[in-house]
Amino acid sequence: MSIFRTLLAGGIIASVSTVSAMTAAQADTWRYAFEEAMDEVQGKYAQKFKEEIEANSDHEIQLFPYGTLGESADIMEQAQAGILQFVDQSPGFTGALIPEAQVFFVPYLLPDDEEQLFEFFRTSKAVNEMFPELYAKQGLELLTMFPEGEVGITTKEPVNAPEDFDQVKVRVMTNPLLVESYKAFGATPTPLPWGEVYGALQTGIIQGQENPTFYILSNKLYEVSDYLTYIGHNNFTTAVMANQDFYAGLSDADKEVVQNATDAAFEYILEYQKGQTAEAIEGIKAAKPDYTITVLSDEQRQPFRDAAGQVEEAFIGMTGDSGKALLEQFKADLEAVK
Ligand code: 6CS
Repeated sequence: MSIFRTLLAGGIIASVSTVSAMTAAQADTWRYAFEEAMDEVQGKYAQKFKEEIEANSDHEIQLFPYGTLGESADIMEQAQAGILQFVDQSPGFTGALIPEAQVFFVPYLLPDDEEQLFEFFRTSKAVNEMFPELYAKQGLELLTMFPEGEVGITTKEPVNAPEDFDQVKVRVMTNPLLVESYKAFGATPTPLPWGEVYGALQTGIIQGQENPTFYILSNKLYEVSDYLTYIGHNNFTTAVMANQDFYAGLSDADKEVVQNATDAAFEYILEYQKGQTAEAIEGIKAAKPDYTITVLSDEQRQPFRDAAGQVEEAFIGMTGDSGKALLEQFKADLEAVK
């Protein structure tokens, strides 16, 4: 009798194949979509997350960069439906689903200082304890939030004061508070999904938009604008989450792998971004030497700063007691890192 038949007769092969089937069933492929390209901030974060998961478990992560599965709103729907296990969606878009996420668009709330900003995201009770509860109500396990860089505004004409925004259509992400911000700044806000922005600038449907500098460079937005202005009003925030049913169904060991990968990728992405804005400014200057880049002085910023109060009131109007409590905690957390 051959060894094969001996093993078969003894039921060994059957049990070996059962074991390998069990092992295979535990080694899953998890799908993770994000709103940016592979070599942009969200893509770098996702690649680090994938590397950590794959180094510390048998699971595999399949990455879907911007455009492969649709717009930001599409990937969020897919994550809520469980088609995706992980998704990166910025509060700029989530604000429509979770109104409190719009707190990130109250102007001049986040600190300019990078270390303070990073420490805020590491330690904030509002970010790390209150937001997870709000996301959970939408079937999402919030894993982390992190900043992507100071927001600059690209336009076709110079902007030194709110009057310069008169009749200027500025594209914003699709959330009502950003609309309120740009109204308060004197502009005509125009919410659009990302895929329509370059074309709308090219055809003149809109004349401006806001984004962090690395994104202005990588998406060549300098080709469809002549001025980049920093009024110091915000830093771009994003968020990574898991489908809640998927996450709840993980073993404790897998949950730990996910949490450790989240933490490792978080620290990695903060380190990755050091010096990124300055490098991107150099990149833009090299690509378009006659582009005008302006950092408004404190005095020039004051009228924009003065508009922040009415945006904060609009935030409370949109979110009620829940938003008020969140904003208070947010401010307390900011105070604690000063
Ligand atoms: O402006 C936007 O829509 C995009 N901006 C950034 C920096 N990331 C993703 C988002 O879709």
